[in-house]
Amino acid sequence: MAKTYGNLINGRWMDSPGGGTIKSVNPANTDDVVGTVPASTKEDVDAAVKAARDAFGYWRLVPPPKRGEILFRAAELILKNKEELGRLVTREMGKILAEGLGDVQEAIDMAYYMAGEGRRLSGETVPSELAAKDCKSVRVPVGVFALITPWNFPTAIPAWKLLPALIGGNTVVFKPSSYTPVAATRLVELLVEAGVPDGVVNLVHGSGEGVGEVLASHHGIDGVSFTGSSAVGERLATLCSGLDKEVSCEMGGKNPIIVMDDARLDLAVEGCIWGAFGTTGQRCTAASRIIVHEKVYDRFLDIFIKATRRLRVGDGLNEETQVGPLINESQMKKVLEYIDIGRSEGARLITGGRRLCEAEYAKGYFVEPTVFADVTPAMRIAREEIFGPVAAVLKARDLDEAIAIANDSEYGLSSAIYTQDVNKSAVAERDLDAGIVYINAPTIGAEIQLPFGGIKKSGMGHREAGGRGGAIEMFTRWKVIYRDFSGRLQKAQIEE
Ligand code: UN1
Repeated sequence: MAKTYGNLINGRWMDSPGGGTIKSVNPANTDDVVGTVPASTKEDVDAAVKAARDAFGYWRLVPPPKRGEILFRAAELILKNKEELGRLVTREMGKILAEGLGDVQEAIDMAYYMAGEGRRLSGETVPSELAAKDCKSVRVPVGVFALITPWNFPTAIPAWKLLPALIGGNTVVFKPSSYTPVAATRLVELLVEAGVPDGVVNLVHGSGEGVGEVLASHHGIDGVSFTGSSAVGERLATLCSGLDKEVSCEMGGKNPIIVMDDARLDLAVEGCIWGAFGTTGQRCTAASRIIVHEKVYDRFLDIFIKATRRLRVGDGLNEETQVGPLINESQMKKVLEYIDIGRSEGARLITGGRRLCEAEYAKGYFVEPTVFADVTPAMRIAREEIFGPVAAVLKARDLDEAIAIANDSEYGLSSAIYTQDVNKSAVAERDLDAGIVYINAPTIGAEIQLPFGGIKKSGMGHREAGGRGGAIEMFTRWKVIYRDFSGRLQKAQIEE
């Protein structure tokens, strides 16, 4: 029997009064049920929001360095449980074990980083134009946050939101993806063990439509932080507009890698393989467009196809596996549909393209790593996010054309260029229209100490993660304090 996990409301683990449940299954073997969680109702959301509101009065006054101590303990606990959690991420989400462990490592990194922020959270003090008066800006919490996270990073993305929200003094209601609820629950269990007080983190399971939207638009919620598809993000933003909520959305991508004629092709191929097929292409940062200089186009394709064909697809828990399954049937169907679209648009399918369903693949959602060549910028497979192991290779005449193709997208999350020429790398760095630019590295693998996010359809509101302009901006508001200690009425702008 698979283990049953509950919601966490005001420090108590509980079922939903609705009685419905959601099964989380291993996408590499659907007979393997990882656990069941409640299919929550509006009542659960109401109770969780109330618990978070009640706890906010206390938590906002806990000094940030003390909040930081809890986060340090959380970091240590996640580290201690890294192996178990990493395996769970792989079993529940499908990414290969090295990546499952990497997912957890990103949560650990974020926990240490945000713990340290507890001793920074700095504002400004500036002189007043009047005597015996001081002026400063301080960061204050926003209030109660709804955190809605996707399945592709079952511990990392929740950690990106939970930890900065907590250090900023907010309380939260967290709704993880219903495809990876068990890993999210284990993460919350560790936060509780680290000493997060009752009501400060509440966990409500359920689907996006059933629970996520009710939660995001709830009158007791002050801010919403969402990661997922652009369609859902845009719907949430519309739903919340006019409701005076802070909304930040991290959404899709159609991330390009440019390969110049002077690039080290071995390195570029390795990077394109990792960027396009790592996490089975299920990253918002995945490289789904590869734009190759015409002089090296044929040579690049030849090496790239050979490397793609060598990739070993399988269960992520198996050590030889390099590419795991897709998360569920509907994602698999979507990927296969895009492969059909690519074919019918006239792109040249040069490797992959099929579902794998024999023998070890029979009970999972496996699709071959797929490469389309001779893709043109107008084709749908060059424009729409596929979120699977499908790379579209395009040809460019020179750097200017490559950058123009790269920027001709509704998305703008990550981008990359392979070149040995320092001047070309500088032009790309300046002109690529994206939140992140990599030089001689693929589009995936952002580190947590800098802001993460994109422009256009890729991002809305504040960036995630660390650094100036990162998640601390999302999870705090500025308050400006003027203190007059002159003992008389002083008039700004009026007194000489
Ligand atoms: C995502 O795909 O939603 O940069 C996040 C990366 C990871 C995060 C990806 N650190 O690829």
